[in-house]
Amino acid sequence: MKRALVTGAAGQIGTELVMALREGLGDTAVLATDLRDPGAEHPAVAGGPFRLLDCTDPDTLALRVREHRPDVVFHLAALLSAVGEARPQDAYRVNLGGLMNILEAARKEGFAVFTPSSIAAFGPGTPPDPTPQDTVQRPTTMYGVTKVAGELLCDYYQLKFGVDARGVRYPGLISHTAPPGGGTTDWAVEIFWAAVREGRYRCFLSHDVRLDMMYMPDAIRAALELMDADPGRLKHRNAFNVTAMQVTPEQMARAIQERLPDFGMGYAVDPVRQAIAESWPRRLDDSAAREEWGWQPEFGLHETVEDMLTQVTLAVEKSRPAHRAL
Ligand code: NAD
Ligand code: AKB
Repeated sequence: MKRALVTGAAGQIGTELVMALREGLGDTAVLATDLRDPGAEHPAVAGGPFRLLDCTDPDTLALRVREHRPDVVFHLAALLSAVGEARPQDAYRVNLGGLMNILEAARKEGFAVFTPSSIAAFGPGTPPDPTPQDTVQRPTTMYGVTKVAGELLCDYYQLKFGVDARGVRYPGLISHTAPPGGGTTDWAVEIFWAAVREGRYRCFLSHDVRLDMMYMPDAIRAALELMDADPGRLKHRNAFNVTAMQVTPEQMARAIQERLPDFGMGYAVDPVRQAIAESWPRRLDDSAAREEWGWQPEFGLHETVEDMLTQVTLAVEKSRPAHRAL
């Protein structure tokens, strides 16, 4: 990989992926794009070239690709699960229409594509623990529908047209650089900011719903390692199950209390997001990713909590107004 273009670069994953890509390839080799301008201080804008791009607009996409000449496009633009349930027609248009435009551009211009799927590609009929790599996929959310169809679309473009399309099924991602974008697993980020700022958090999922999770440095490494993998070793290419830890809100709260003993956790369950969470797997079997391209997570629950609390505390302290000298 020499030159990359990232869609949805202002989002939770894009912000950190752009930073990692620029560190490896050089600032100008990575074009960050998004539907919205996140402001001059955002790392995607401050650290190198940034252009507006709506992935549902194939003409502007073609223009950006011709301008930048990427050999890999990381396609992250999407609407997440909770937003997708509130705006299902938009989720279909952006998630599937946008992906189709990227794959068509890849077919014409010859670049490789990384597209994340999600644990949301599974539904209540899927074996939840462990969830095999190849199994029943009948999701009950529009987000999940777009993720299953997207996985199949990527496979189709690879089989029919030889597009080098690859991807993983991410679990819920925990990070501190950019806020999450409206998903069911957002609680696992919000909890850290609330713990540091207010010493308490009210979770919108019940205490005992267990989901796959991953810390962002692992998620970024998964994307980069998969795109670097020898294609001859890949039997699946798209939609690799990957995971790092399985966590309930109660377990996360306890892990935070080990460092912040006064932290208090309450619950106000949101029935929409609770139903989504209950329809998702409890633990993905990621052995195909381990065997085919050497996937190995580095952060478990305690390493994640330790680093998140350190980073969020630093960020909160930095944002506090300095005391005026008397
Ligand atoms: P996010 O919501 O934080 O960011 C998405 C970005 O896409 C936003 O900056 C938004 O402005 C942009 N966007 C929306 N519509 C667009 C359009 N029409 N054209 C261009 N940009 C548009 O999402 P994220 O968490 O960074 O997720 C990125 C990808 O990873 C998505 O495909 C998502 O489904 C997948 N994923 C994320 C998680 C997670 O926990 N964050 C887990 C599994 C899969
Ligand atoms: C969401 O909750 O929608 C995302 C995901 C797991 O895909 N974080």
